[in-house]
Amino acid sequence: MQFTQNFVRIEPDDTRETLLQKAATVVPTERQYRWQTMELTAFIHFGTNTFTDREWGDGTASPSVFAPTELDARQWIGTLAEAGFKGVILSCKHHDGFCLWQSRYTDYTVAASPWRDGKGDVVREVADACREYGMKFGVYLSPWDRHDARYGDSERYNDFFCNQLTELLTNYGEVYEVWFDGACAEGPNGKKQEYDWARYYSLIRHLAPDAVISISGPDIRWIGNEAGRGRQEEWSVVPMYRCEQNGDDGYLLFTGGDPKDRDIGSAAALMAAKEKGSGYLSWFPAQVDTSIRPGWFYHSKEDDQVKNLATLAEIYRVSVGGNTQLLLNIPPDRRGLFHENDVKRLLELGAYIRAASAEDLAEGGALQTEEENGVYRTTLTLPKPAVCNQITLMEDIMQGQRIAAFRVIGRLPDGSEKTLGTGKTVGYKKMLPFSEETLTAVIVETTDYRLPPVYRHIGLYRTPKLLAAPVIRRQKGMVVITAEEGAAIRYGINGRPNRPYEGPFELADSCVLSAVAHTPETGDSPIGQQRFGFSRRNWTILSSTHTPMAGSALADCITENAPPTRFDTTDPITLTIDLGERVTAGRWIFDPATQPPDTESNLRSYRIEMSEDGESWTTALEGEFDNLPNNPLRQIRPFATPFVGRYLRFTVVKSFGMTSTALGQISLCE
Ligand code: FUL
Repeated sequence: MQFTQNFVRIEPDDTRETLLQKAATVVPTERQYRWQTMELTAFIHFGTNTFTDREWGDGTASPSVFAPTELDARQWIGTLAEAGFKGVILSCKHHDGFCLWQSRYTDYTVAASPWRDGKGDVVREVADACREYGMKFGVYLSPWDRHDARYGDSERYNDFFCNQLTELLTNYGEVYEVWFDGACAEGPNGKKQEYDWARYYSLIRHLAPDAVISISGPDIRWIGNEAGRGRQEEWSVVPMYRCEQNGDDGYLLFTGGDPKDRDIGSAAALMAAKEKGSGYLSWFPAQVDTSIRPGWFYHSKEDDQVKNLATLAEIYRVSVGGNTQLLLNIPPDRRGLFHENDVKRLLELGAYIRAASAEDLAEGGALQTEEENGVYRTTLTLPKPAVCNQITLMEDIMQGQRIAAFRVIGRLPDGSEKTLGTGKTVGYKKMLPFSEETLTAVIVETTDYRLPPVYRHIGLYRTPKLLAAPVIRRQKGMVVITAEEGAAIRYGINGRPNRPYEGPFELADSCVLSAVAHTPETGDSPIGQQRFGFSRRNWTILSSTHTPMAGSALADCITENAPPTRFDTTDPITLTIDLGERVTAGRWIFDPATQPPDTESNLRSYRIEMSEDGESWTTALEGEFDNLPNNPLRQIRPFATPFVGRYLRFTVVKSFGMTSTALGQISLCE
């Protein structure tokens, strides 16, 4: 295998044609290639947040809170190995600054905790367990540090950060990936730290030359969401805007590009980048990172929200089978163990993946390719007719990513042909499901390509059928439940789903609605659940300190499924709401904006006040949200004392936005 540089320069007179051909000649570096073939890897988030029930610690938690009672890294890594994971990245230091190893450069570490009498080292235990189970070991070291006083004193902090990197890269054996989080919510008035990325990267290349540097780094790109979603069209070659020379090893940076963009590698995107003055095209593959639970850290209230197998299998298919690598997070609990529910699900996922790829029904079949009118037709004749429901295509990425569109046609036992599906990019691996058919041959038509296609593998499989949980929505008081075509649905209100669902129905009350789908072939699906708040039909916004932006309405933030209310300010905004009647509520529900760019200016901190008469007010709750720009999940928070009153005053104290605020949906429930 020949590894050359992974980028090429864009010239001002490049035509669309030459640009696409150039893109197709770019290939991964050796470390990028090795990383891509790992396919399934795990993230482990563990630290003070595990014990304080937070997602983003603010760095003030006492090290004494870190007190796992039965920590067993062998249980974590052993389970992951059994489930088929190939690598693990540990949150050695998250944004709160607490170090899971005995760093010499700060006292905010496990050494100051009661765990193992201050003699323990989680990083060591995980790295050792990885070696034992043949798992690769990677480190997450948060650049944003909310504890350390040096943060913001740029040079001193950079020294400190490099010292920490050196500890992690020299004391624990081989490291395959260094993961730099881009998150920081200091805002316009926060501390300004100038990270010396060039220095970090050159240190890593020097100490761990085989490691890829991810996310805020030159080797691996963030997919752009934390929900496990991929793109239909996922190109590993994308425009890069800056080139830095770093000793012998030059690298490029994606500055000027946004990993959240819907399209970053298509022909149109490359042309647009050229116009914008991007200098290069570089191999910069995507990684899908998502958690097995809603949060990245363990919260006991999420014990029954471990993603179900159908959801995880789908995430696996769109990530590993969508030209990316999957990094699935499993957070150890307060005992220091993977919770039983997560272990069960991981083993189910492992068994599913093994079953789904157990037998390649096309193996040993005859392969023939011909080209006609610019379409490459690859016919694969099966050794014997077989029932299949998925095709897996792989390009030889060491010859570049070339395929831009394809069609899959099945030949049936009676000799007739039928289109099974179409797709855009292939890249390292593409898994395309189709409805089950008995096939004698499959024909892959490559209809659009940057250079003639080079398939490394074409496989046919019969994957186990999994029925997804039904999706429950309420629109204008009407509940609509949907499931896979042909499945029967049962639902329940505040109880077991045992009533047959016959169509949309009215439901104005606050409740938990559960639903399950069923087909004779698969049996019951996992249960889908949705909590609805009190009806807001009689709510009105009486006043607001700020006017929303043009095209945005004040009432949107209290209207079912409406977009967020947008303001072009980050000053505190106060809304006064008349609830129409006296309401008693134990909790409030916040549905943040889920679509970029609104996600960037989601709510950060808030105050909720209550009043009987709209004149004298008492604070019911003050709080803050973590990580809503990246992981915009519904939040349900209990009031400190129950909310009682007819009037509600809501203050956006801070937004995540630098110049604007996008206020999502406010509602109340029992
Ligand atoms: C995000 C962080 O802010 C989360 O807490 C988590 O670590 C995730 C993997 O990356 O940006």
